[in-house]
Amino acid sequence: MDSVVSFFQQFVNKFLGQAPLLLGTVVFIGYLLLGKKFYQALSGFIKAFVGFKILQVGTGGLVKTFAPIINSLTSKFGIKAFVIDPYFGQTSAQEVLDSANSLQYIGYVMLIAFAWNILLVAFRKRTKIRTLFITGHIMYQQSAVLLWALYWVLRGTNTVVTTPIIVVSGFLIGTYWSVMSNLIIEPTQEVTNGAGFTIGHQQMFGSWLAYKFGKVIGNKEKSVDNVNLPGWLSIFNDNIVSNVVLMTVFVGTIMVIIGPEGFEYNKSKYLFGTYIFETTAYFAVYITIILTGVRMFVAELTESFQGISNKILKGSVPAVDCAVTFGFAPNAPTYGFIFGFFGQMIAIGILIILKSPILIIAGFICLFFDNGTIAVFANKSGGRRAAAIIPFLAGMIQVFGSALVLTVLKGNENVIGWMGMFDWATLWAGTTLLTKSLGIVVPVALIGLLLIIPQIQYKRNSKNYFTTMREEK
Ligand code: ASC
Repeated sequence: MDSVVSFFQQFVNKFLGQAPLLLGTVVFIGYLLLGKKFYQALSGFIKAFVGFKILQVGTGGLVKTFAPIINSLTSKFGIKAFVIDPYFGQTSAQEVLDSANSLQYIGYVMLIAFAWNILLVAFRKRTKIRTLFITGHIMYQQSAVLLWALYWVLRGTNTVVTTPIIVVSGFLIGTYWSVMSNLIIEPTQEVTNGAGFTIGHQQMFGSWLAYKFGKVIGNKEKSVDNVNLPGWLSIFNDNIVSNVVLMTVFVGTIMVIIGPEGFEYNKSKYLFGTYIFETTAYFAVYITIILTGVRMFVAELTESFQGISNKILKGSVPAVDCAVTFGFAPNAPTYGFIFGFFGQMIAIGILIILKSPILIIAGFICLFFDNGTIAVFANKSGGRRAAAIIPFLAGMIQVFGSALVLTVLKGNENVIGWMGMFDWATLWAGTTLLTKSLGIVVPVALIGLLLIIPQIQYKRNSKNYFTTMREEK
């Protein structure tokens, strides 16, 4: 029995949880199903794997360069609090579950969820679910955090995780992956000019809202990438230039406020001013790296997934990392980051003024990847105006929603933060709070309620619903 359990653990940690490997394997299988030769499938696997690794170099570089600046800003003002960042959420989850000897159950939750997702797609004629969630690291992270939250509010200190909690967490998170990535297919198709994938991340509900709300408040013709400024301002038409200038002004100001003593840099090589420029220019460097990686694996995935969506799961679409959309609107993530930052700072200021028992520290991943993605979707339907206003509001919601849910989760000393990403500050914060007051019926009922959403989508668009998105364009 032990060896079976250990096999599953290894499978989850070393395969399913490793995004590049999972993605490469999907590409490999897809090509074989398309009737390609083994060596062609292998070359697809390698390109997808390397492409995803390049993407991770870019996202990792952004985090490594910019997270310490946000951290120095908060420590400069002596704020001690919970950090809203996915890895702080994941660490809290792992520590709390480990202290209850229940760490291994995260893998079970993830396996149940993935199997449920596959089953929902297999029965898509009934379920109307078309999306296979393959963002491995997010799947692990979300399984961990949901299991922790439900366990904590249902059981609490000095107890173990029970089977019903594991099973309900698995089915609920799998339903969320399926339903929300399915909900955002059509907007993602618009954003990507029909690239044939959808988002499998932490702000799928948020991006859908941003897309809907963007239509109301903005004008899609006035896109962030369609500035066409006259005269010398035309240098901003190039996204590398505009990203560097905006970040130098914005992050540079933050660095000046922190002061040179807040940074460890080689003073024999840099003046503080040139160090600031070097740092902020890295923003464009890493974005360019991300785009290179994305182009590489999206090309492979788009072609090879046809094998899966033509042969075994007809009309299905892969759900992948949010950073994939950035290449289709290279200025939008910067808008999201800057306006989301203002929203979060104002909300944190309000918590301080109100002497809230929970204080929040901003995290870079949430600021950039969450609000960046939200801005991409807002921009698509509502242009610049939407790409500014919506991330600003999202920033406030991320702080307030996270502070609220932490009021019921903070009781364990291992808790250092919460996900913070939009869906976690809204849907999941709400689910956790309601479960605390009403019990396990809440997550159980939610599984059924969420599954109604694709039925409504289907009713509204039954004609094109199952044609692969690629063919539809
Ligand atoms: C997350 C998370 C990451 C990043 C990355 C963005 O939520 O855990 O590592 O966002 O997926 O591309």
